[in-house]
Amino acid sequence: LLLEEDIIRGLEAREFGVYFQAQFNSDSQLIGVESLVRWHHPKRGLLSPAAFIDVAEAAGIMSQIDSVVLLRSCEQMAKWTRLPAFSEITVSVNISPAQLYQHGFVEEVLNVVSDTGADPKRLKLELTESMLVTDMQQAIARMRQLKQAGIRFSIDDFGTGYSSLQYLQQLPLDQLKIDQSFVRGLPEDTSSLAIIRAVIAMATSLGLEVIAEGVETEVQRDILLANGCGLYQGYWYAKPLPAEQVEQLDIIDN
Ligand code: G
Ligand code: G
Ligand code: MN
Ligand code: NA
Repeated sequence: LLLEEDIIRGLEAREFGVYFQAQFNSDSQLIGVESLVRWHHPKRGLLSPAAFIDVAEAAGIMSQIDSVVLLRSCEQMAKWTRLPAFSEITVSVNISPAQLYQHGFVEEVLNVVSDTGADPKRLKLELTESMLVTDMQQAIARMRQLKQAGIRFSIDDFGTGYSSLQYLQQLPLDQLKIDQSFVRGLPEDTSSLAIIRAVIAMATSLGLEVIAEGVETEVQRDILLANGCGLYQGYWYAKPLPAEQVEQLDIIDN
């Protein structure tokens, strides 16, 4: 079976689901999760997006995977409303380039939110710099419509794109995510630290929240904290996990 045909089969067989990676503040309180798609393949086991995203995008079927991810994420947020430690958390969903510009994207998001009972103010959509420059005016228009419903926006992998900083002024953003390639350099790499400091300073002065991803050690967390970044995601805290396992994490005060 070609991978493309296998993806279509897997979608019909409901083999696609999401894992959640927890996000914490400087008091190690759970403040959010990021949804990450996983394919529970009957023969190949658990597959990460690296194994299928490129083919799905090229075949024009990524939007079907995106729809599953958005629905599962909003359903889970609604379920978690009844669990005290999870009732206020944000849920961040990665948006693919084709999805943002697809006809009916705004309506789909708004419908999923209302159908599932998810709180739009706790839904964060993660965009990348490169997808925003494709058609900045269209992106801004769509983001504004979603923001009116309370939905928030984060720039994923911040600092790795080729876009100008001008877009930071123009886009209705809420959060920057410091890319894990910079965090990986800590503590030794002075240029990674310099970039991280600059991003934190810029985010703070623009009134944007800043979160670091790929935090793998306590030392990295401490450096980020000392430099003014108070939100963290990474293996030091938790790997991406199924919802039931996120609920059991020791670090969470249930
Ligand atoms: O989940 P993993 O840990 O393997 O993620 C690998 C890459 O796939 C990351 O760049 C991540 O942003 C992307 N990714 C993970 N889940 C999703 C998803 O649901 N939709 C999109 N568009 N990208 C995703
Ligand atoms: O591109 P995006 O940031 O959406 O993707 C997150 C990716 O980073 C996923 O593949 C996830 O599994 C991975 N990831 C999450 N935390 C860590 C970490 O602490 N270290 C490393 N190396 N990868 C991580
Ligand atoms: Mn992401
Ligand atoms: Na990233």
